[in-house]
Amino acid sequence: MKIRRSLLATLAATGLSTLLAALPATAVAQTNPYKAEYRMSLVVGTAFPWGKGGQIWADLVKERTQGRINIKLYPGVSLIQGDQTREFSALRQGVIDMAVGSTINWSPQVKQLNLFSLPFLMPDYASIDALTQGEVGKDIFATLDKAGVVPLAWGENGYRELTNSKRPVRTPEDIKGLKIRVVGSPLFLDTFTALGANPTQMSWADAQPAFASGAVDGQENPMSIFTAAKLHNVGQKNVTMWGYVADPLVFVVNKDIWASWTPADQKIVREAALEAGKQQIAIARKGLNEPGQPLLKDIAALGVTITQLTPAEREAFVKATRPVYAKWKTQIGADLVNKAEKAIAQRKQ
Ligand code: X2X
Repeated sequence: MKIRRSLLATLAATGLSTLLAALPATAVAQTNPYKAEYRMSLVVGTAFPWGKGGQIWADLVKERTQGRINIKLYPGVSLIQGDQTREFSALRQGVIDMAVGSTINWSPQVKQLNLFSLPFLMPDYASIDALTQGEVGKDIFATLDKAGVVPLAWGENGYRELTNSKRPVRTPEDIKGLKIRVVGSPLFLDTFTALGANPTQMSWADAQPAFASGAVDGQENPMSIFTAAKLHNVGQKNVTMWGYVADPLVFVVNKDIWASWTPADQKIVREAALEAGKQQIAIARKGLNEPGQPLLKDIAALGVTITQLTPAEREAFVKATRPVYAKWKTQIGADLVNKAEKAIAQRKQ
């Protein structure tokens, strides 16, 4: 009894970490809980800026941990059979170890993420940065942390432009009656209903055959998704550059997985996510945030009609969606939305 008590006392005084540090590296490796492979969920693969961001993150982590953390990409949200709106729950439950996910796809579980889907909140890239890189971004990461994941860095899918197979859209009148595929949050149903369209909610996996068959007329997605998915080949010949919402991406890790890594490895994973996020945002904006928007010239060369709105034309869409903005401002939380509005008003141009 006495001996056992003193052994316990010694153990407590030494601490487990000191004990581990005293063991040879091979012994530590045998007791460590690391998995042979970590599963990263993504909606789209490495042909897209989004997937490239995931690949950059995985490569940096593998290199800097000497292969201790080995990440495999699962594009097409294949770990959850393509149902992107279940990605957040699956992350929380450990079906997915880590992800680079869109705020839209997680917004059914985390209502604050609908902020970025408020129509015409963010007029330019500086506005997105003012939110994600500022106080609002910190608040949202705190919310995600509370919701049960470890958020590490921001990325970007991009400004979601309107496309359809029927006609150029220049006024809200032109959208009337078009069957538009939307994703994720009911906020999108509200926005397109307010515009007089006929919105239908569908996963990205189901959407592409629906464009090809003509079951739906149109959709909204960033131009980098448009080109990589070759949407001009499935009838999407009309693009309207209205910049009504942009979806950021978030680099996250499941909580238990995170806790199973050493502090040194956590640091490596976090820094790699920040670097990958920065690079990914630059890739996502390429051809769109420089003078002349060269990406649009490439798309026009595919036989696509690109409609640019005048400020007055854009304002008509803003006006038509104002009631949706007001309704969802309350649902998201007026304090958070007010903070976002203020950050945008004060942004560096
Ligand atoms: O489904 C979409 O539209 C996509 C690929 O942009 C998202 O996952 C939000």
